[in-house]
Amino acid sequence: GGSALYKAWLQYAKVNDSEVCEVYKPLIQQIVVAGRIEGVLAAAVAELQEGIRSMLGFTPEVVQEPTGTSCLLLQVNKPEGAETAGAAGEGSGTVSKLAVQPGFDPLPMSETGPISQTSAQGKPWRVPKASAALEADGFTLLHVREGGENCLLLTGGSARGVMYGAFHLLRLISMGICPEGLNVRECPRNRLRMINQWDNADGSIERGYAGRSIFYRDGSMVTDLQRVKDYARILASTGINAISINNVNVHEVETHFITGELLLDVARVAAVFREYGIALFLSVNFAAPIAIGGLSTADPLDRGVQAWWKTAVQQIYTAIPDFGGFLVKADSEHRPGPFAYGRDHADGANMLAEALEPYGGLVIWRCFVYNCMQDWRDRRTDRARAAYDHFKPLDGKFRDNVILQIKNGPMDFQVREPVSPLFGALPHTNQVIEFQVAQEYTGQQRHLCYLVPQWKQVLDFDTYALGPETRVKDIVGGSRFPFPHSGVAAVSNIGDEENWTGHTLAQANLYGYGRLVWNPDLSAEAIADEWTRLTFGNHPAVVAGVTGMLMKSWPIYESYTAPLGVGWMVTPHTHYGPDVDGYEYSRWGTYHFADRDGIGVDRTKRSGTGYAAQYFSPNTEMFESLGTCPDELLLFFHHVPYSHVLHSGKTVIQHIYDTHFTGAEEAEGFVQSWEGLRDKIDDIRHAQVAGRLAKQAEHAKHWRDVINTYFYRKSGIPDEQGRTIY
Ligand code: GCW
Repeated sequence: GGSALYKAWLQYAKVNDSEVCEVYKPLIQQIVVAGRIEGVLAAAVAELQEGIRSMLGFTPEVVQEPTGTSCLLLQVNKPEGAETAGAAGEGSGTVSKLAVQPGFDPLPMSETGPISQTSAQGKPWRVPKASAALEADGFTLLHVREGGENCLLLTGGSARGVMYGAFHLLRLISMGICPEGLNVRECPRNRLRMINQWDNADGSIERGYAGRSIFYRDGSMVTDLQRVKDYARILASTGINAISINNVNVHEVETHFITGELLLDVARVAAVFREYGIALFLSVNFAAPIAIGGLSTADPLDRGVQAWWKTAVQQIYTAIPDFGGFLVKADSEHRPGPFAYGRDHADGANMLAEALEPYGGLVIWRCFVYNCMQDWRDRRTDRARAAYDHFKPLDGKFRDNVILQIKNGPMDFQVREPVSPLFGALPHTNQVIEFQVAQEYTGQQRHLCYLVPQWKQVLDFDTYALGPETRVKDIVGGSRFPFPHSGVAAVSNIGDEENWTGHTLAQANLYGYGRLVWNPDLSAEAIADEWTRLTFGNHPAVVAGVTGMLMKSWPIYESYTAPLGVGWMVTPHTHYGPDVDGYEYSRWGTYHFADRDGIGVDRTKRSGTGYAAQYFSPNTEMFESLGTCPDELLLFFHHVPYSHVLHSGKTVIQHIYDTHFTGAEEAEGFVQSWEGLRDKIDDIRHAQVAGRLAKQAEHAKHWRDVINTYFYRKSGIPDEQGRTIY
């Protein structure tokens, strides 16, 4: 239940369009499920009943077989002879079970298109044959009208598939889309669709901008898991199927999550996510054998250490039989790892993988490894190179149940970065891409910044690893290299604030993440449109207004912050607000090298750090040459004078001034656009967003002034238009 803020995109607002109601009402009076309704299937049925009640004003009854000529029929499609029970999350309810009901002809399920059904009258419904077997998470949703029958047929490749189809159907109803002739077939393009929480046991959230943790308080797991359940629900509605529930920086209490009392708490949480088809993972401390095991070493090649992890894993699977596995940040930002023992990341990951392997568990090993103790005088070390330099030589050395998790860019979730050159460079290693839904460097959910367009650009990037059309989305989607495991992970942006995300419009990033990972070919705009309708209703002015704001927001945020791909320029530690030199002389390896003559980091192989050479041809050449390097990444790859002329025809310095002046103006424009929607959005949500947009507009001016004055004073070059620069 709860407020409009809390319901996020599962508002299930009453449908007022009478035409839509008239079509759906007779169709879905009954939900037919043969067999036991349990687990994920039960969640799907409950969601349908509640959503339909809320939108259309009646609660469909759930029956084993239809009593009339219309119904919504749910079924799990499994090859003949396949187990119907067993694995967690697999409900029952199959065609073959339905077929043994009196009045049903047993129709065999073929391997190719086993979607057939008989009506209550025993007359076969000739359902269009599906072209290929459904994957477990896939579904088909068909409108079948034949003879006297008028039915919706929802078939999942598993109970999870049925659940995703149920959410899909509820979306259609919310958006006022009629089911006439519906013929949908959906399969997620990524197998692992994961969320990473950076929550700590004390209730804080590293880089959290929406309150405290919904999982922990004062060192313990919360006892009332209702909010966790609601979170599972909103994640599942977008297709998420995995979650790690604690920060990758694993502190003292969290190190104990894998044993004893705390493990039982983790098991309670796992049970909640299981109901929604979401596998639970834990971030682990590589030094746990020392920290909690009483051993003197955590050396991955030490037999005692190996045995310790095997025992720990065995205990975990006793408590959580479908446990997903471990997420590991090792030898990164002072976290322990195999380096201390002269071992490499493959040694470390494989040791854990061996322990997890008998249970089907995974090790997700992060590639965010770099020297965070660099001296600014050292021009040879380039943080951007680090992930590739560390992991490329290890390609092929990891066990089959190890997945490398690679941040989308080589630095750290800046507003603009090139794509990590590791994608495509590890043909023999499972990989997932890591995004950050939390807006650490993109306005911390106080600024509006819809990130789906950024993620989409990354996923669409052509690595040329196997020649043209070797895009990141196809690599992580597992279609270009035969990875047994791959997909996408992202750092969550939620906390315990009523609207989950602090800024209500930041809900669009969480929603958009799930939808884009389900299908990277959806456009950012289509996702924004969907989210707006589900969240605020279908009024055309609202849909156009909110979608327009979302779509402009990333470019606008970029325009008044760090220019041309150089990144950083934020306040150290908090990462909020401008501080041009804040990181320039610190040890984190994040420079802009601005002086009176020019700005940017030379990462060419000709005269710079050689980072550009980590890409495949022709990307290397594109980035290497000033003539072809895209403007928006110019300062990431090149150090140029302020007078350098961009492809846009402007000089670098004039570009900086212009974008900062217009960016701040456009942020002000958001305030007006939103004001125009006042009478079409409920007061609470309207006021809340209005407050944030007003602060953003103020803060954008601050950014403008700090950046402009810095570069005016460095370069001595005035603004061509003579605007105020302090
Ligand atoms: O983005 C940076 C953050 C750290 C974070 C780290 C990481 C969890 O500033 O807070 O630590 O990256 O991704 O490990």
